[in-house]
Amino acid sequence: MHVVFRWYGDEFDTITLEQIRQIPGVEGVVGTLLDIEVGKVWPYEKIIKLEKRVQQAGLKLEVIESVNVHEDIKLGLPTRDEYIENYNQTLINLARIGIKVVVYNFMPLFDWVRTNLRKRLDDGSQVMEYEHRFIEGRGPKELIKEVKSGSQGFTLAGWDWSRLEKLSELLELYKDLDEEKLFENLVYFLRNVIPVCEKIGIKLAIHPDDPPWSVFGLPRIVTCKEKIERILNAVDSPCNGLTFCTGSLGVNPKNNLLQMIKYFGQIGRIHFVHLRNVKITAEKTFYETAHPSFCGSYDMFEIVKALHDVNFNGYVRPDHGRTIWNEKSIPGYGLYDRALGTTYIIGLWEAIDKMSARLI
Ligand SMILES: [Mn+2]
Repeated sequence: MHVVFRWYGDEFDTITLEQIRQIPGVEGVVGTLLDIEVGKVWPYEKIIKLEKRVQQAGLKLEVIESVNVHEDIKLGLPTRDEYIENYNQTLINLARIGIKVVVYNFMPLFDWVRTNLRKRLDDGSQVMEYEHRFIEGRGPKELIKEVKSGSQGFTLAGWDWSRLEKLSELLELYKDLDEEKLFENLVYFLRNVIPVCEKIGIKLAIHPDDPPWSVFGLPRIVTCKEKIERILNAVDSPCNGLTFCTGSLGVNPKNNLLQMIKYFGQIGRIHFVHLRNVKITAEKTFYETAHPSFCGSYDMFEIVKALHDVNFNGYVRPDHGRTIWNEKSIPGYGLYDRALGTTYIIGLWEAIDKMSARLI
């Protein structure tokens, strides 16, 4: 297990590489270029600059999250080929500096969705929350307003405001796109991208839909074991893999996280893991919590043990954390709670590793 930490860059993040370097066990950062418009090529000069900055801080840059997929590819429009070509060029540029894993998602229009970015818990910490009744009752425009105000001016990865300005137009385009068609468009994308990945040594790791169900009637296809398996089989290559995000998949209690880790881990298709705990309070309703098992609905010990059982040797990062100790940060991406989470994960791993060695 290699522990990494998401970092949005000097320009956008509130935390520094020097702070990340002091968290025990963190080997590197998960980098991104937040200011590149979706669909454009990530310039090599910018990538190498980022890599140098990370290296100077004594950290590694081997994972990128996310190279977002242009809406035209998801919609299967004739213009998709041009965007796929750009995508491949970005991958080639990333491979040149030694990037090993690239995360993407295939969620139409909306990326990750939360209905409250700053829910206050009894202990004074702030967390992100999702209530499906908000989605059902208030509509996409209200959601965008809520997320924008909750962001407090920070750039949120995956939330492209310029794209959402064309909301009605895009919703209209998605009207005739059902799950099957979206799946076909994903397969088309993978058929054109995976051969390049194989050549340059990059593993693509699709991030599950967050949350793993339809919002505003839009199709979502990366939601459960069967559907993920279908995606991985459609283009059967070790480069076509998964980001196993506990927070995304686990909020549907029908998803058995342990079985999924066992299955996808054994076939070597988990390239990256996001570890996060959530508290499920009602059907399709949850909020994010601190990492330890007793704070949420997941048994984090069992999750880390399942990864250990399949000899997982890939990248892991603490996912969203709470905002604590009066930190001013991007929702979910403060320093303190993610650092606490990292230490907890490393502690679980050490205990499991040493205990299992004794049992042999
Ligand atoms: Mn995640």
